[in-house]
Amino acid sequence: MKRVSLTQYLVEEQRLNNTIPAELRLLIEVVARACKTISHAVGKGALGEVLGSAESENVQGEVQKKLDILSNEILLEANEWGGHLAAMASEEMESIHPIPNRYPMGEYLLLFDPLDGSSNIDVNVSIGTIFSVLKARDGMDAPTEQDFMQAGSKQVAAGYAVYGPQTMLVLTTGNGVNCFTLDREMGSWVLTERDMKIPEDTQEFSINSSNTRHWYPPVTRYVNEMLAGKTGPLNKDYNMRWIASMVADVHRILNRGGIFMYPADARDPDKPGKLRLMYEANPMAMIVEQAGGAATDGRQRMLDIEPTKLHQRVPVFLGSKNEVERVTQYHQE
Ligand code: AHM
Ligand code: MG
Repeated sequence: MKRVSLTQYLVEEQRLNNTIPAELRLLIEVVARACKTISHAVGKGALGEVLGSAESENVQGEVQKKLDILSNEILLEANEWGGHLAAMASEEMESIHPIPNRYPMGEYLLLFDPLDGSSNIDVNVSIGTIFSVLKARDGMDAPTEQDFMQAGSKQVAAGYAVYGPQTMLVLTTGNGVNCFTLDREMGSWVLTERDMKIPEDTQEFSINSSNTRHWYPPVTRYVNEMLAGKTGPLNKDYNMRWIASMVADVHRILNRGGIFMYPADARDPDKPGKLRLMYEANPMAMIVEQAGGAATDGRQRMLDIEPTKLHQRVPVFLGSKNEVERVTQYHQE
């Protein structure tokens, strides 16, 4: 098999489709390199003394794990000096991180959830890194949080790395979705799946059902219909999977279809769901749409939401198109 590296893929993509200018290519390669470093730390686990809690809290009041902090630092350090970025924002940092003055400033904004699936870190279950790339406004000299307030449809690239039995990088630059596997001996990303497509129909769903009693009626109706199986209104039996790492759940859905849901619920009306629009929902929505799937907040297309806050939370419904459309329609009825 002729091996195509991430670099070769990016160069050829630029030549053929003109979608990856040199600065964006550098950005993607730097993020991918940082993910390699994170993957190495994850793989060491206890031997690298990276497991366990850091005994600090992030801006959302969640207890941080050592790997949350380490991964955040790896991504910041890797991306500061290249001249491709104007600023970064992270799920683990309260405010944006402008590029220090000693480095040249580029035209992109990078957002990330450095280590997604934190509850799985200490139990050797797949976790990941999610990232999103926006373009800074022209002529900007001092980036502010306001510069990040762009709808997901403005993303120029999005991707995730999943640290599982294999480490994989899934990437879109707005021209389909491709998957690269890390060759650990060679230290290189190798293209292993081109143009991933999510089947439009599915018989598999993903939701944390311990929250059932808090759900709003459209979600309860939809899940009950799936649970009713062949004898219910949907006329087919469903299977259920919940990994509690969004990257791992989305990765399964990209490969064989399914619907992933993290709805808002009645526990705290001020908290519209758990997942964050800018670091989790938008990048995943871009990937899923690029693979032929759909993503909404239950009412509207995820990528059309105009953000108002960096750490904004949203309900998430994404995956196989026909199922996402069904549950979105239930919210409208
Ligand atoms: P995190 O970014 O702090 O890891 O939180 C996000 C994760 C998602 O990966 C996953 O889908 C969800 O939280 C799991 O939530 P729950 O613990 O309610 O099952
Ligand atoms: Mg996360």
